[in-house]
Amino acid sequence: MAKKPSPKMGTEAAIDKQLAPQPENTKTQSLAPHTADAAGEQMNTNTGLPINDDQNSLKAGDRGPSLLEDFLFREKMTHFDHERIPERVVHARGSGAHGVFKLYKPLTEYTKAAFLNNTDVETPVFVRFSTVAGSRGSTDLARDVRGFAAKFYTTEGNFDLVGNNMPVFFIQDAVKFPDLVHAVKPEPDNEIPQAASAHDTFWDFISLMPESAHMIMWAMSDRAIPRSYRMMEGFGVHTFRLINAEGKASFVKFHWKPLLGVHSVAWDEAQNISGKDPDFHRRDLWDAIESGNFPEYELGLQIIPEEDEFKYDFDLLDSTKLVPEELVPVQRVGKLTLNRNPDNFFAETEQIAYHIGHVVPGIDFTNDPLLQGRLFSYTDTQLTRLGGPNFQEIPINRPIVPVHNNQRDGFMRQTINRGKTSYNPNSLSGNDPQQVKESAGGFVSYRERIEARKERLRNKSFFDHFSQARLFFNSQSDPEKNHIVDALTFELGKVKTIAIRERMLGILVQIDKDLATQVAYGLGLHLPDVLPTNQSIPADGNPADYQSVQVDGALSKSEALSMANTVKDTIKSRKIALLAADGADANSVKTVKDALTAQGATVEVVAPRQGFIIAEDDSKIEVDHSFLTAASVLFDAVYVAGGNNAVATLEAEANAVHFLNEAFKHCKPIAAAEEAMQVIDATYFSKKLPPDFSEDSVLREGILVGKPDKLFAELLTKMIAQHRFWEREKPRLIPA
Ligand code: HDE
Repeated sequence: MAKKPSPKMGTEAAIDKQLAPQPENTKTQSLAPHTADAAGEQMNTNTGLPINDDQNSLKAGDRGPSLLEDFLFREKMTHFDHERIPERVVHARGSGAHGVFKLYKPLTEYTKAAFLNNTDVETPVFVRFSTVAGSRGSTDLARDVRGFAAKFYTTEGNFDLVGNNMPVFFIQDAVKFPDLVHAVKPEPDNEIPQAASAHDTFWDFISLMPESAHMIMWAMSDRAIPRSYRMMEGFGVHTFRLINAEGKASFVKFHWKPLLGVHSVAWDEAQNISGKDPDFHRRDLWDAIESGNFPEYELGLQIIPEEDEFKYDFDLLDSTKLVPEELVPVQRVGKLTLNRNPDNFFAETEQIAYHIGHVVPGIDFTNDPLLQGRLFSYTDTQLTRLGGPNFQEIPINRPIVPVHNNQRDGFMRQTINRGKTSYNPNSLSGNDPQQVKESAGGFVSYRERIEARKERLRNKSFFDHFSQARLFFNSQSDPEKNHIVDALTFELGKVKTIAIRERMLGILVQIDKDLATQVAYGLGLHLPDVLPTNQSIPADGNPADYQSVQVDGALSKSEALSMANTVKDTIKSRKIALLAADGADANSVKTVKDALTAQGATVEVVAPRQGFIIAEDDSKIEVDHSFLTAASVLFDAVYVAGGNNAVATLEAEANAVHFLNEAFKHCKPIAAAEEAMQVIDATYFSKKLPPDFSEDSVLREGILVGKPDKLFAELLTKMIAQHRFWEREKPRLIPA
């Protein structure tokens, strides 16, 4: 439904934006009757009474006390007093978007799920990205796992793929989840630190939990500080089942592959962004969608025949393990496009309730003990968070198909159910609503044969804690390995209890001796002489069983695990800072700006003051930010414009020089018109300039100075597509 036209209030631009057509799908259409737009409307109370004065409370006399009678005041204040609901116990900080999923080819062979069979259907989706540990108002750039939850509104009901941007998890059994979360959340006595794992309780727990070794490698890698929600992978983590119409099952791992590639920022940069723009990821997602740069991800499936359940040297039910893509390739089966921002953050992004148990016929669970525990937790948590059992009736949570069952009443019930019966079987209503036969689409759980003893234990097939942690570490490029060493040294360096640091070294040494040695050096500690056993675990049940085992002959490297191998062929939606001042060369500004914009990038002018700068030819160039309101950490690359007077100003402007130094430190592409060489000469890295600016050197070093013509712009585009020049870190001279 198109938005209701509003009368001309506010600026023309604001009105235009409100009226811009929004992509629609069956879900957004179903939200329309619940959507209110006050443009051009009069103010009234919740009972519909027109309000005459919303500025003054009712008083006895013009300077007298307020009156209890003032029902207008009381209604308004009571509503306000109850505006907040409990934040999510984990994943409290998040951002959402509407989109659509389109299938490439029918998957009939594997699943009967309707939305995975019909390539003509566009399935509406609502995605919520999140960090895990921080509160609702915490920074987006915390070192943390990111949630990647997608609700598919299918014709057979909602299917939720509630995943993360890392393919494994910290623990193998859901019963440990409250402990993990208590350990990572701010410490209970002083509620410090916010949105950070760099503290004693987290590492205390991790150092006693060798099963977390693999996930720790991911969490300490750059995957934990993404450049953008649009540039990270997503994973369903657990092994699920697909069931076809004949009842045949296959195991499946779900993946999301971003078309922009997988990119991160630097840790020092992340910490800076947290100060300069704590909403960095939220803003990036919002702006990209508003400007039509719709984020796109392909849905990938790793399908494993049931017969192969025991083929691997890890257990498919163990969520601390991934299935290497070398063993089972990822088939890309469809595309998700996020094309519409929510109308209201609270109503949609905050109130959406995901649940791993929301499946459709053709998708089913496995016995992964983490997955099994999640099946309980998600509905349970909504009861408190959303205030009762009717949260599925909140508009964003409703399926696009009508709901009929015998569930009734409860707080905030919305549906007005007609008729006398709310039970089944019944004869008074002809037994309606009717159960649905399996052949007609009724959900039937997979008929898995189970012969077992009831026991509280973990299978030995879950005991190899280090092979895949090592696989991950070995698969990283050198800069990525260095970042893991730095992250561990930072995090453990913030831990006050030396025994915890030492215990962690005992874990790290079992992953990779070189890694452990480097971290030990940074901490000023020695590696333990004797490898610790894992019996330090205070497992009251069966500690003797809880020994790590080593698997021989496992895969030693997997290309897919390194971000160095990601897509690097686009600059779409990257942000480039164009540094300029009065006297700038308008022609070259235009050449560079046009060339980068044509490739889908955004170029923003940063200058000593806001408003306009007067170019060399007296034309006006609009300024987007002053040095006070912008920082290099908010951009992907920087270009310094030419023009004699402009470069003299920039050379003398400490903030401009700092901007460049910082961009250099964070390994970003840096380019300058040849006249701007004197600005580059004022930086620390002028001593590190490559001997020439040939294509080879430019694409190796990420620095380009030259005449800003078409060729220059092409080279600059290639540099930006590289994203970062991490090799530059080694000879880093910059204290920025
Ligand atoms: Fe969650 N998780 N989780 N989780 N999770 C929640 O549900 C839980 C796990 C994930 O944007 C909570 O509605 C348990 C793995 C995402 O709204 C809660 C266990 C993965 C989100 C909960 C896990 C996830 C949540 C808190 C261990 C990746 C945010 C609020 C067994 C596959 C969804 C809520 C959103 C949220 C429980 C582990 C992903 C408490 C018990 C593994 C993306 O129910």
